[in-house]
Amino acid sequence: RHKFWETQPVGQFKELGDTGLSEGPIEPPTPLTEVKQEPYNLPNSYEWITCDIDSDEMCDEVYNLLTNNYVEDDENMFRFNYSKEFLRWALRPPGYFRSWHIGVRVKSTKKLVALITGIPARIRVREDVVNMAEINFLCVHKKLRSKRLAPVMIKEVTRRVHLENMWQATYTAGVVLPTPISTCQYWHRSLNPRKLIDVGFSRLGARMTMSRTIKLYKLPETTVTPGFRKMELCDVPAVTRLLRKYLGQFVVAPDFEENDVEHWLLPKENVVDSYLVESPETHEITDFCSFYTLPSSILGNQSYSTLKAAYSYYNVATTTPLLQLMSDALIVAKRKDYDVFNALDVMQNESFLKELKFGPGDGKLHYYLYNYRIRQALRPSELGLVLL
Ligand code: NHW
Ligand code: EN5
Repeated sequence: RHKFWETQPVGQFKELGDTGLSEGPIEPPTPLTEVKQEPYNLPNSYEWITCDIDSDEMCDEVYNLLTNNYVEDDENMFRFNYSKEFLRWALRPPGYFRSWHIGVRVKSTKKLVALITGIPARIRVREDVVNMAEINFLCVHKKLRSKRLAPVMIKEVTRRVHLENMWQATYTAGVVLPTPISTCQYWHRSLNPRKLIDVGFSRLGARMTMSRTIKLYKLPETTVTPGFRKMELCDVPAVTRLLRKYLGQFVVAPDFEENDVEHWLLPKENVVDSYLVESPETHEITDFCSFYTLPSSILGNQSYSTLKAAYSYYNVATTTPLLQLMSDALIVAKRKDYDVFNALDVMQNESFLKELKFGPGDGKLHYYLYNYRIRQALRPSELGLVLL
Protein backbone atom coordinates (compact mmCIF):
# COMPACT_ATOMS: atom_id res chain seq x y z
CA ARG A 1 0.00 0.00 0.00
CA HIS A 2 2.60 2.57 1.09
CA LYS A 3 5.83 1.29 -0.48
CA PHE A 4 7.81 4.28 0.83
CA TRP A 5 6.16 5.01 4.18
CA GLU A 6 6.31 1.32 5.18
CA THR A 7 10.12 1.68 5.29
CA GLN A 8 10.12 4.75 7.55
CA PRO A 9 10.14 5.07 11.36
CA VAL A 10 6.55 6.24 11.66
CA GLY A 11 3.55 4.61 13.29
CA GLN A 12 2.17 1.98 10.87
CA PHE A 13 -1.51 1.23 10.27
CA LYS A 14 -0.99 -2.41 11.28
CA GLU A 15 0.19 -1.25 14.72
CA LEU A 16 -3.00 0.70 15.50
CA GLY A 17 -4.63 -0.73 18.58
CA ASP A 18 -1.41 -2.45 19.73
CA THR A 19 -1.27 -1.41 23.38
CA GLY A 20 2.13 -3.00 24.00
CA LEU A 21 4.03 -0.28 22.11
CA SER A 22 5.48 2.45 24.31
CA GLU A 23 5.52 6.17 23.63
CA GLY A 24 8.64 7.95 22.42
CA PRO A 25 11.31 7.61 19.71
CA ILE A 26 10.79 4.63 17.38
CA GLU A 27 14.48 4.20 16.55
CA PRO A 28 17.53 5.55 18.41
CA PRO A 29 19.87 8.17 16.90
CA THR A 30 22.75 6.73 14.88
CA PRO A 31 26.30 8.08 15.47
CA LEU A 32 26.79 11.17 13.28
CA THR A 33 29.73 9.44 11.55
CA GLU A 34 27.25 6.86 10.23
CA VAL A 35 24.96 9.45 8.63
CA LYS A 36 25.34 9.33 4.85
CA GLN A 37 27.71 12.15 3.83
CA GLU A 38 26.59 12.49 0.17
CA PRO A 39 23.14 13.51 -1.08
CA TYR A 40 20.74 10.82 -2.32
CA ASN A 41 20.76 10.14 -6.05
CA LEU A 42 18.28 11.98 -8.21
CA PRO A 43 17.35 10.90 -11.75
CA ASN A 44 20.26 11.99 -13.96
CA SER A 45 18.68 15.10 -15.48
CA TYR A 46 18.10 16.74 -12.05
CA GLU A 47 20.36 18.32 -9.44
CA TRP A 48 20.03 19.31 -5.76
CA ILE A 49 20.36 22.94 -4.73
CA THR A 50 20.27 24.66 -1.38
CA CYS A 51 17.89 27.60 -1.72
CA ASP A 52 19.26 30.95 -0.62
CA ILE A 53 15.96 32.63 0.15
CA ASP A 54 17.79 35.84 1.14
CA SER A 55 18.40 36.24 -2.58
CA ASP A 56 15.50 37.94 -4.37
CA GLU A 57 15.99 35.80 -7.49
CA MET A 58 15.84 32.54 -5.49
CA CYS A 59 12.86 33.77 -3.48
CA ASP A 60 11.06 34.57 -6.77
CA GLU A 61 11.76 31.07 -8.08
CA VAL A 62 10.44 29.40 -4.92
CA TYR A 63 7.41 31.69 -4.93
CA ASN A 64 6.64 30.88 -8.57
CA LEU A 65 7.02 27.12 -8.08
CA LEU A 66 4.60 27.16 -5.15
CA THR A 67 2.16 29.63 -6.72
CA ASN A 68 1.74 27.33 -9.71
CA ASN A 69 2.13 23.88 -8.16
CA TYR A 70 1.37 23.84 -4.40
CA VAL A 71 -1.71 22.64 -2.48
CA GLU A 72 -5.20 22.86 -4.02
CA ASP A 73 -8.62 21.95 -2.59
CA ASP A 74 -10.25 18.69 -3.68
CA GLU A 75 -12.07 20.34 -6.59
CA ASN A 76 -9.04 22.33 -7.83
CA MET A 77 -10.81 25.67 -7.44
CA PHE A 78 -8.24 27.32 -5.14
CA ARG A 79 -4.46 27.06 -4.68
CA PHE A 80 -2.45 28.37 -1.71
CA ASN A 81 -0.56 31.52 -2.65
CA TYR A 82 2.01 32.15 0.09
CA SER A 83 3.61 35.58 -0.41
CA LYS A 84 7.38 36.06 -0.69
CA GLU A 85 7.45 37.97 2.60
CA PHE A 86 5.54 35.10 4.22
CA LEU A 87 7.97 32.51 2.84
CA ARG A 88 10.97 34.45 4.16
CA TRP A 89 9.29 34.62 7.58
CA ALA A 90 8.30 30.95 7.55
CA LEU A 91 11.76 29.74 6.55
CA ARG A 92 14.08 31.89 8.68
CA PRO A 93 13.10 31.46 12.35
CA PRO A 94 15.75 31.63 15.10
CA GLY A 95 18.43 28.98 14.51
CA TYR A 96 17.28 27.98 11.03
CA PHE A 97 19.55 25.95 8.75
CA ARG A 98 20.01 27.06 5.16
CA SER A 99 20.85 23.43 4.29
CA TRP A 100 17.23 22.46 5.12
CA HIS A 101 15.83 24.59 2.27
CA ILE A 102 16.17 22.06 -0.51
CA GLY A 103 15.37 22.56 -4.18
CA VAL A 104 15.64 20.39 -7.27
CA ARG A 105 16.57 21.87 -10.64
CA VAL A 106 16.55 20.51 -14.18
CA LYS A 107 20.28 20.40 -15.00
CA SER A 108 19.93 21.56 -18.61
CA THR A 109 17.55 24.52 -18.10
CA LYS A 110 18.21 25.27 -14.38
CA LYS A 111 14.44 25.42 -13.88
CA LEU A 112 13.37 24.87 -10.24
CA VAL A 113 10.95 21.93 -10.27
CA ALA A 114 10.71 20.70 -6.68
CA LEU A 115 11.11 21.88 -3.10
CA ILE A 116 11.07 20.62 0.47
CA THR A 117 11.90 22.67 3.55
CA GLY A 118 12.59 22.16 7.20
CA ILE A 119 12.98 24.51 10.15
CA PRO A 120 14.03 23.67 13.71
CA ALA A 121 11.52 23.78 16.56
CA ARG A 122 11.37 22.56 20.14
CA ILE A 123 8.19 20.51 20.34
CA ARG A 124 6.91 19.16 23.64
CA VAL A 125 5.13 15.80 23.64
CA ARG A 126 3.65 15.36 27.14
CA GLU A 127 6.71 15.96 29.40
CA ASP A 128 9.32 15.40 26.69
CA VAL A 129 10.70 18.52 24.92
CA VAL A 130 12.23 17.31 21.64
CA ASN A 131 14.37 19.19 19.10
CA MET A 132 12.48 18.53 15.89
CA ALA A 133 12.32 19.63 12.29
CA GLU A 134 9.05 21.08 11.05
CA ILE A 135 8.75 19.94 7.42
CA ASN A 136 6.69 22.05 5.02
CA PHE A 137 6.40 23.21 1.39
CA LEU A 138 6.97 19.79 -0.16
CA CYS A 139 6.17 20.46 -3.78
CA VAL A 140 6.83 18.69 -7.09
CA HIS A 141 6.02 20.47 -10.35
CA LYS A 142 2.72 19.27 -11.84
CA LYS A 143 4.47 17.84 -14.91
CA LEU A 144 6.78 15.66 -12.75
CA ARG A 145 4.21 14.02 -10.49
CA SER A 146 3.98 10.29 -9.70
CA LYS A 147 7.64 9.62 -10.56
CA ARG A 148 8.57 8.82 -6.93
CA LEU A 149 10.49 12.08 -6.56
CA ALA A 150 8.80 12.88 -3.22
CA PRO A 151 10.33 9.90 -1.35
CA VAL A 152 13.83 10.95 -2.49
CA MET A 153 13.18 14.50 -1.31
CA ILE A 154 11.92 13.29 2.05
CA LYS A 155 14.98 11.06 2.47
CA GLU A 156 17.29 13.95 1.56
CA VAL A 157 15.73 16.35 4.06
CA THR A 158 15.87 13.58 6.67
CA ARG A 159 19.59 13.13 6.01
CA ARG A 160 20.25 16.87 6.37
CA VAL A 161 18.22 16.99 9.60
CA HIS A 162 20.23 14.04 10.94
CA LEU A 163 23.47 15.90 10.11
CA GLU A 164 22.34 18.54 12.64
CA ASN A 165 21.86 15.76 15.20
CA MET A 166 18.06 15.89 15.14
CA TRP A 167 16.05 12.69 14.85
CA GLN A 168 12.38 13.68 15.01
CA ALA A 169 10.09 15.79 12.83
CA THR A 170 6.53 17.06 12.68
CA TYR A 171 4.42 17.87 9.62
CA THR A 172 0.81 18.25 8.56
CA ALA A 173 -0.90 17.18 5.35
CA GLY A 174 -4.35 17.10 3.82
CA VAL A 175 -3.79 13.47 2.81
CA VAL A 176 -3.82 10.39 5.03
CA LEU A 177 -0.39 8.83 5.51
CA PRO A 178 0.89 6.32 8.08
CA THR A 179 -0.31 7.46 10.63
CA PRO A 180 -1.90 10.67 11.93
CA ILE A 181 -1.39 11.59 15.59
CA SER A 182 -4.59 13.59 15.15
CA THR A 183 -7.06 14.61 12.44
CA CYS A 184 -8.44 18.13 12.52
CA GLN A 185 -11.29 19.86 10.72
CA TYR A 186 -11.02 23.20 8.92
CA TRP A 187 -13.73 25.74 9.79
CA HIS A 188 -14.49 28.91 7.85
CA ARG A 189 -16.08 32.20 8.93
CA SER A 190 -17.37 34.29 6.01
CA LEU A 191 -16.36 37.94 6.19
CA ASN A 192 -17.21 38.84 2.57
CA PRO A 193 -20.04 36.39 1.82
CA ARG A 194 -20.94 37.84 -1.58
CA LYS A 195 -17.43 37.31 -2.97
CA LEU A 196 -17.13 33.86 -1.35
CA ILE A 197 -20.34 32.77 -3.06
CA ASP A 198 -19.39 34.40 -6.38
CA VAL A 199 -16.09 32.47 -6.53
CA GLY A 200 -17.58 29.15 -5.38
CA PHE A 201 -15.88 29.10 -1.98
CA SER A 202 -19.25 28.88 -0.29
CA ARG A 203 -22.86 28.44 -1.34
CA LEU A 204 -26.05 30.27 -0.54
CA GLY A 205 -27.70 28.28 2.24
CA ALA A 206 -31.11 26.69 1.77
CA ARG A 207 -33.92 29.26 2.16
CA MET A 208 -31.33 32.08 2.21
CA THR A 209 -31.14 35.14 -0.01
CA MET A 210 -27.95 37.11 -0.67
CA SER A 211 -29.12 40.04 1.46
CA ARG A 212 -30.08 37.79 4.40
CA THR A 213 -26.68 36.09 4.11
CA ILE A 214 -24.83 39.41 4.14
CA LYS A 215 -26.80 40.48 7.20
CA LEU A 216 -26.12 37.16 8.94
CA TYR A 217 -22.35 37.67 8.70
CA LYS A 218 -22.31 41.41 9.47
CA LEU A 219 -19.82 42.48 12.15
CA PRO A 220 -19.39 45.65 14.24
CA GLU A 221 -17.05 48.33 12.80
CA THR A 222 -14.87 48.41 15.91
CA THR A 223 -13.58 45.94 18.49
CA VAL A 224 -15.43 45.74 21.80
CA THR A 225 -12.82 44.71 24.38
CA PRO A 226 -11.36 47.64 26.41
CA GLY A 227 -7.54 47.65 26.17
CA PHE A 228 -7.51 45.61 22.93
CA ARG A 229 -4.46 46.72 20.89
CA LYS A 230 -1.78 45.52 18.49
CA MET A 231 1.14 43.62 20.05
CA GLU A 232 4.48 45.54 20.20
CA LEU A 233 8.12 44.52 20.73
CA CYS A 234 7.97 45.51 24.42
CA ASP A 235 5.15 42.96 24.92
CA VAL A 236 7.33 39.97 24.00
CA PRO A 237 8.19 38.95 27.61
CA ALA A 238 4.57 39.17 28.80
CA VAL A 239 3.18 37.39 25.73
CA THR A 240 5.81 34.64 26.12
CA ARG A 241 4.76 34.07 29.74
CA LEU A 242 1.08 33.99 28.78
CA LEU A 243 1.64 31.63 25.87
CA ARG A 244 4.00 29.25 27.69
CA LYS A 245 1.54 28.82 30.51
CA TYR A 246 -1.37 28.30 28.12
CA LEU A 247 0.38 25.83 25.81
CA GLY A 248 1.43 23.77 28.84
CA GLN A 249 -2.02 22.17 28.97
CA PHE A 250 -1.81 20.49 25.53
CA VAL A 251 -0.26 17.10 24.78
CA VAL A 252 1.71 18.36 21.76
CA ALA A 253 2.78 22.02 21.61
CA PRO A 254 5.78 24.18 20.75
CA ASP A 255 8.10 25.18 23.60
CA PHE A 256 8.36 28.92 22.80
CA GLU A 257 11.04 31.18 24.24
CA GLU A 258 11.11 34.96 23.90
CA ASN A 259 13.11 34.89 20.65
CA ASP A 260 10.56 32.48 19.13
CA VAL A 261 7.66 34.69 20.19
CA GLU A 262 9.41 37.73 18.74
CA HIS A 263 9.84 35.93 15.43
CA TRP A 264 6.50 34.11 15.18
CA LEU A 265 4.12 36.55 16.83
CA LEU A 266 5.37 40.11 16.52
CA PRO A 267 3.10 41.69 13.87
CA LYS A 268 4.50 41.66 10.32
CA GLU A 269 2.40 43.44 7.73
CA ASN A 270 0.44 41.02 5.51
CA VAL A 271 2.12 38.06 7.20
CA VAL A 272 1.13 37.81 10.86
CA ASP A 273 -1.20 39.94 13.02
CA SER A 274 -1.23 39.81 16.82
CA TYR A 275 -3.44 41.65 19.27
CA LEU A 276 -3.58 41.61 23.03
CA VAL A 277 -5.62 42.94 25.88
CA GLU A 278 -3.80 45.29 28.26
CA SER A 279 -5.90 45.85 31.36
CA PRO A 280 -6.78 49.58 31.47
CA GLU A 281 -6.43 49.46 35.28
CA THR A 282 -3.38 47.28 35.99
CA HIS A 283 -1.69 47.42 32.55
CA GLU A 284 -1.32 43.68 32.84
CA ILE A 285 -1.45 41.69 29.59
CA THR A 286 -4.24 39.22 30.09
CA ASP A 287 -5.28 37.95 26.64
CA PHE A 288 -3.79 37.45 23.22
CA CYS A 289 -4.93 36.48 19.72
CA SER A 290 -3.21 36.14 16.37
CA PHE A 291 -3.74 35.11 12.76
CA TYR A 292 -1.54 34.70 9.69
CA THR A 293 -2.26 35.80 6.13
CA LEU A 294 -2.40 33.13 3.45
CA PRO A 295 -4.25 34.10 0.27
CA SER A 296 -5.37 31.51 -2.25
CA SER A 297 -5.36 31.95 -6.02
CA ILE A 298 -8.83 31.52 -7.44
CA LEU A 299 -8.45 29.23 -10.43
CA GLY A 300 -10.43 30.26 -13.49
CA ASN A 301 -12.79 32.98 -12.26
CA GLN A 302 -13.60 35.95 -14.50
CA SER A 303 -14.05 38.56 -11.77
CA TYR A 304 -11.57 37.64 -9.02
CA SER A 305 -8.02 36.25 -8.89
CA THR A 306 -7.33 35.96 -5.15
CA LEU A 307 -9.10 35.12 -1.96
CA LYS A 308 -7.71 36.92 1.08
CA ALA A 309 -7.77 34.48 4.01
CA ALA A 310 -6.75 34.88 7.66
CA TYR A 311 -5.82 31.71 9.57
CA SER A 312 -6.26 31.54 13.33
CA TYR A 313 -2.83 31.04 14.91
CA TYR A 314 -2.25 31.15 18.71
CA ASN A 315 -4.90 32.58 21.04
CA VAL A 316 -4.89 32.82 24.84
CA ALA A 317 -7.75 34.11 26.96
CA THR A 318 -7.38 34.45 30.73
CA THR A 319 -9.72 37.35 31.52
CA THR A 320 -11.65 38.24 28.37
CA PRO A 321 -13.96 35.39 27.27
CA LEU A 322 -12.30 33.55 24.34
CA LEU A 323 -15.51 34.04 22.36
CA GLN A 324 -15.28 37.83 22.70
CA LEU A 325 -11.55 37.88 21.97
CA MET A 326 -12.08 35.92 18.73
CA SER A 327 -15.05 38.11 17.83
CA ASP A 328 -12.63 41.07 18.04
CA ALA A 329 -10.16 39.16 15.85
CA LEU A 330 -12.94 38.73 13.25
CA ILE A 331 -13.73 42.46 13.43
CA VAL A 332 -10.08 43.37 12.85
CA ALA A 333 -9.80 40.92 9.94
CA LYS A 334 -12.97 42.28 8.35
CA ARG A 335 -11.67 45.86 8.68
CA LYS A 336 -8.45 44.75 6.99
CA ASP A 337 -10.47 43.43 4.08
CA TYR A 338 -10.01 39.69 4.54
CA ASP A 339 -12.66 37.63 2.75
CA VAL A 340 -12.65 34.68 5.15
CA PHE A 341 -11.29 33.73 8.58
CA ASN A 342 -10.21 30.08 8.86
CA ALA A 343 -9.54 28.00 11.95
CA LEU A 344 -8.84 24.41 12.91
CA ASP A 345 -10.62 22.66 15.79
CA VAL A 346 -7.32 22.57 17.75
CA MET A 347 -6.74 23.91 21.29
CA GLN A 348 -9.96 25.45 22.66
CA ASN A 349 -11.26 26.59 19.28
CA GLU A 350 -14.38 24.39 19.49
CA SER A 351 -15.65 26.73 22.18
CA PHE A 352 -16.20 29.62 19.75
CA LEU A 353 -16.51 28.14 16.24
CA LYS A 354 -20.28 27.55 16.12
CA GLU A 355 -21.27 30.62 18.10
CA LEU A 356 -19.18 32.89 15.90
CA LYS A 357 -20.80 31.39 12.75
CA PHE A 358 -17.87 29.41 11.47
CA GLY A 359 -19.00 26.46 9.34
CA PRO A 360 -17.10 23.20 8.70
CA GLY A 361 -15.10 23.11 5.46
CA ASP A 362 -14.58 20.20 3.09
CA GLY A 363 -10.91 19.90 4.09
CA LYS A 364 -9.23 18.03 6.91
CA LEU A 365 -5.71 18.43 8.23
CA HIS A 366 -3.78 15.43 9.54
CA TYR A 367 -0.91 15.94 12.01
CA TYR A 368 2.15 13.64 11.98
CA LEU A 369 5.32 12.91 13.93
CA TYR A 370 8.37 11.25 12.36
CA ASN A 371 10.30 8.79 14.54
CA TYR A 372 8.11 9.35 17.57
CA ARG A 373 5.26 7.09 18.60
CA ILE A 374 2.12 8.20 20.38
CA ARG A 375 0.12 5.44 22.05
CA GLN A 376 -3.31 6.59 20.86
CA ALA A 377 -4.45 9.24 18.43
CA LEU A 378 -5.11 12.60 20.11
CA ARG A 379 -8.25 14.67 20.06
CA PRO A 380 -7.76 17.93 18.12
CA SER A 381 -8.33 19.78 21.42
CA GLU A 382 -5.19 18.07 22.77
CA LEU A 383 -3.06 19.73 20.07
CA GLY A 384 -1.42 23.06 20.88
CA LEU A 385 0.47 23.32 17.58
CA VAL A 386 -0.33 25.27 14.40
CA LEU A 387 1.92 24.82 11.36
CA LEU A 388 1.90 27.33 8.51
S1 NHW B 1 1.50 18.91 2.94
C1 NHW B 1 1.57 19.59 1.32
C2 NHW B 1 2.27 18.67 0.35
N1 NHW B 1 2.31 19.30 -0.98
C3 NHW B 1 1.30 19.30 -1.85
O1 NHW B 1 0.27 18.71 -1.64
C4 NHW B 1 1.52 20.12 -3.12
C5 NHW B 1 0.91 19.51 -4.34
N2 NHW B 1 1.39 18.15 -4.52
C6 NHW B 1 2.66 17.83 -4.87
O2 NHW B 1 3.51 18.67 -5.06
C7 NHW B 1 2.67 20.00 3.83
C8 NHW B 1 2.98 16.35 -4.98
O3 NHW B 1 1.79 15.63 -5.15
C9 NHW B 1 3.75 15.81 -3.74
C10 NHW B 1 3.93 14.28 -3.89
C11 NHW B 1 5.14 16.43 -3.69
C12 NHW B 1 3.00 16.07 -2.45
N3 NHW B 1 3.57 14.15 2.60
O4 NHW B 1 6.73 11.55 -5.88
P1 NHW B 1 5.55 10.70 -5.73
C13 NHW B 1 4.07 19.42 3.70
O5 NHW B 1 4.85 19.93 2.90
C14 NHW B 1 3.88 10.12 -0.59
C15 NHW B 1 4.31 13.01 2.69
O6 NHW B 1 5.36 9.66 -6.79
P2 NHW B 1 3.91 13.02 -6.17
C16 NHW B 1 4.47 18.25 4.57
C17 NHW B 1 2.89 9.10 -1.07
O7 NHW B 1 2.13 8.60 0.03
N4 NHW B 1 4.29 12.04 1.78
O8 NHW B 1 4.22 11.54 -5.59
C18 NHW B 1 5.45 17.30 3.88
C19 NHW B 1 3.78 8.08 -1.74
O9 NHW B 1 4.41 7.27 -0.75
P3 NHW B 1 3.83 5.79 -0.47
C20 NHW B 1 3.50 12.21 0.71
O10 NHW B 1 2.45 13.20 -6.15
C21 NHW B 1 5.82 16.17 4.78
C22 NHW B 1 4.87 8.95 -2.35
O11 NHW B 1 4.82 10.21 -1.65
C23 NHW B 1 2.71 13.36 0.55
O12 NHW B 1 4.62 13.24 -7.46
C24 NHW B 1 6.84 15.24 4.15
C25 NHW B 1 4.61 9.20 -3.81
O13 NHW B 1 5.65 10.00 -4.31
C26 NHW B 1 2.78 14.34 1.54
N5 NHW B 1 2.06 15.47 1.49
O14 NHW B 1 4.58 13.99 -5.08
C27 NHW B 1 7.25 14.13 5.09
N6 NHW B 1 2.05 13.25 -0.62
O15 NHW B 1 4.63 5.24 0.68
C28 NHW B 1 8.30 14.61 6.10
C29 NHW B 1 2.40 12.08 -1.15
O16 NHW B 1 2.38 5.98 -0.11
C30 NHW B 1 8.79 13.46 6.98
N7 NHW B 1 3.27 11.43 -0.36
O17 NHW B 1 4.00 5.00 -1.72
C31 NHW B 1 9.83 13.93 7.98
C32 NHW B 1 11.19 14.11 7.33
C33 NHW B 1 12.24 14.72 8.29
C34 NHW B 1 12.68 13.72 9.32
C35 NHW B 1 13.78 14.25 10.28
C36 NHW B 1 14.26 13.29 11.40
C1 EN5 C 1 0.39 22.35 5.37
N1 EN5 C 1 0.73 23.47 6.21
O1 EN5 C 1 -8.96 21.72 1.05
C2 EN5 C 1 -1.01 22.45 4.85
N2 EN5 C 1 -9.14 23.72 2.02
O2 EN5 C 1 -11.87 23.27 4.34
C3 EN5 C 1 -1.23 21.51 3.70
N3 EN5 C 1 -12.59 24.48 1.57
O3 EN5 C 1 -10.84 25.83 1.85
C4 EN5 C 1 -2.52 20.76 3.78
N4 EN5 C 1 -13.77 22.25 -2.78
O4 EN5 C 1 -15.00 24.23 2.59
C5 EN5 C 1 -3.71 21.59 3.46
N5 EN5 C 1 -15.78 26.17 1.82
C6 EN5 C 1 -4.99 20.83 3.35
C7 EN5 C 1 -6.11 21.74 2.93
C8 EN5 C 1 -6.11 22.03 1.45
C9 EN5 C 1 -7.05 23.12 1.03
C10 EN5 C 1 -8.46 22.78 1.35
C11 EN5 C 1 -10.52 23.54 2.42
C12 EN5 C 1 -10.59 23.45 3.93
C13 EN5 C 1 -11.33 24.73 1.90
C14 EN5 C 1 -13.53 25.55 1.22
C15 EN5 C 1 -13.68 25.70 -0.27
C16 EN5 C 1 -14.21 24.46 -0.95
C17 EN5 C 1 -14.25 24.64 -2.44
C18 EN5 C 1 -14.66 23.34 -3.08
C19 EN5 C 1 -14.85 25.24 1.92
C20 EN5 C 1 -17.04 26.14 2.53
C21 EN5 C 1 -17.11 27.38 3.42
C22 EN5 C 1 -18.47 27.58 4.06
C23 EN5 C 1 -18.58 29.01 4.56
C24 EN5 C 1 -19.91 29.25 5.20
C25 EN5 C 1 -20.18 28.25 6.32
C26 EN5 C 1 -20.03 26.83 5.84
C27 EN5 C 1 -18.68 26.61 5.21
